[in-house]
Amino acid sequence: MSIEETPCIQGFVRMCNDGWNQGWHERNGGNLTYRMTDEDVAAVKPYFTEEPGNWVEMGVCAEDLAGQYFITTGSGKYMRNVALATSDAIGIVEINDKGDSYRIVWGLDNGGRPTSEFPTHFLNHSVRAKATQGANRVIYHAHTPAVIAMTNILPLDARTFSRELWKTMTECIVVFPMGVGVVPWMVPGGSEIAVATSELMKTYDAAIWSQHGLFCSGPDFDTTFGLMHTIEKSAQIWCQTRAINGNQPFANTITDEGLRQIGKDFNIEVNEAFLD
Ligand code: 2HA
Ligand code: ZN
Repeated sequence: MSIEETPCIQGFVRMCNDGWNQGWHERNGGNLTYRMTDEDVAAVKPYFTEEPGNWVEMGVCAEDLAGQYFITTGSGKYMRNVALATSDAIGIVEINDKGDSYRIVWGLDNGGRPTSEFPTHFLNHSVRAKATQGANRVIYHAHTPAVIAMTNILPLDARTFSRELWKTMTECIVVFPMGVGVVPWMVPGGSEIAVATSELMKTYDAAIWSQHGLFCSGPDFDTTFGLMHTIEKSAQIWCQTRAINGNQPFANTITDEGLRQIGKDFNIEVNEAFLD
């Protein structure tokens, strides 16, 4: 048995590889973090390095995440390498009892550090854990091309994007019934984008980063990957329709009444504020 064979590392690695195969992770683009369960931690603890790394302050604080462990992709690491050089490309970090610093306890060999977006992920883990009574454990950021293309031409607000995505592909409103948040263009990796995103993630489980990509959260790898995949697929269809249709309004779309009816029949609460 090796740490690479534990379920949490296997699920994490598979998700990185799936995202690479989708074409969402050019170069070192994108990042993934997972808040581990007690069982996950017990399974990987035998593989921890003898001497943990030094405590590193994150510049953000979340007391509710004190003492938790996260699997994280590494800063500057390539998603396409995660399956091949796992302990170099990803690592496990422990959070201190103030909830403001991490230290590396496994992986990120050769002097690696957690993703440049780790403070953003960390703050959003806190928000999503609170919003879902602890259910959400995964934060995933990818450079999804069709979503980025939409941000080049549409007004950058949650209502516009949610409606366009919902009306393009029928099951979207089932997958993200609250809609998606939209963050205007910002410098990546800083506290400004961390705070702006975390404000939106109180309401949504997905936020679009203009001219940059998508930021998603969920309870497990399958659901979170599925959310990213569904949003990007709808965006792809939207872009293809726009390309064959020019600037004409789409002749056929799902009506607001149709969207409401899906909510009723599937017994899910949809974001009424985004319906006419
Ligand atoms: O390069 O995607 O947003 C990693 C990123 C930063
Ligand atoms: Zn990015």
